[in-house]
Amino acid sequence: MIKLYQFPISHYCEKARWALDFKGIPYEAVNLIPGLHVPIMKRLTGRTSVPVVVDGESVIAGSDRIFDHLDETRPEPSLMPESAAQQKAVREWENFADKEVGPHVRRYCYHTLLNYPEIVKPFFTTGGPWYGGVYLRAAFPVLRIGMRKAMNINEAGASRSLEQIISAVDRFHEAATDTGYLVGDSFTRADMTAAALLAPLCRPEGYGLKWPETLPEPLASTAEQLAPKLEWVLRVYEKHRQPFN
Ligand SMILES: N[C@@H](CCC(=O)N[C@@H](CS)C(=O)NCC(=O)O)C(=O)O
Repeated sequence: MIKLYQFPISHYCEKARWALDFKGIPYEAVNLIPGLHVPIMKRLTGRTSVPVVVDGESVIAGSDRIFDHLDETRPEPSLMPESAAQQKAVREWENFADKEVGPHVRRYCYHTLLNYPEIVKPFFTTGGPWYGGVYLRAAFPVLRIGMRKAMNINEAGASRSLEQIISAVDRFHEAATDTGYLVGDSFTRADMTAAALLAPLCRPEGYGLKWPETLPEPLASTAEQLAPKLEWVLRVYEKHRQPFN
C-alpha cells in the first residue's frame, strides 16, 4: 500500500492527501511530529520536507511530483483537462499557488498561531505517535524559534505575506468567478492546489484537521475580510473533497 509521510497540519500535505482521496487510492498516512521528522525524512529522501509518497520502489518527494506520479500511474479520474492550452493554464496556476501563495499563507498564519501553543500543539500531534505531546511539551519553545528563523516569520515578513495573499486571493477569485473553477468549467489540479493552499484561511471541512472554533487576532479579522473571496474554495471543498481513506 502507498505510504504518505506527512504533517496533518501542512497544506502541501493536504494537496497530496486530496489527490490520493480524489483518485480513490488507499494509503497509509505516516504522521510525523515537526522536529522529529528530520532524521526519518533524511533517511528516506536525503532532505527533510514533506509530503513524500512511497509507492512500491518509488519514493516521490513534493506535492507537484506526487500529483504527476499519481496522474501517470492512476490516470482516472483525471485532474488534467484534455486540451494542451488548458493543461498549460493549469500548470501556470499550480506553479503560482505553490511558489507565490503556499509559503505566504504558512508564514502569515504561523506568525499569529505560534504565539498560541494551545492551538498549535494539537495541530502538530494529530494522528501521530503517542509521545508527540510529551516531546512537544519540552521541545516547543526551541522548535518555535527554529520555525521562525527557517521561514522568516516576523512582523515585516508577515505583513509582506499578507499583501501577497490579498493580491493572490483577488486573482483566484476573479478567475473562478464565471465557472467556479480556475481553468475551463471543470475541476482540475489547479483548483485542488489553490484550494488546499488557501484552506488554512477559510478552514473547510474535509481538510482532516480539527480547526479551532475561533481564531486569534489578527488572523480572525484577516480571515473575515477575505471570506467573501474565498467562498469558491469552500464550494470546491464541498463538491470535490470526499475523504475515501
Ligand atoms: N514545494 C513543496 C513544499 C513542501 C513544504 O514546504 N513542506 C513543509 C511543510 S508545509 C515541510 O516539510 N517543512 C519541514 C522541513 O522542510 O523540514 C511541496 O509542494 O511539497
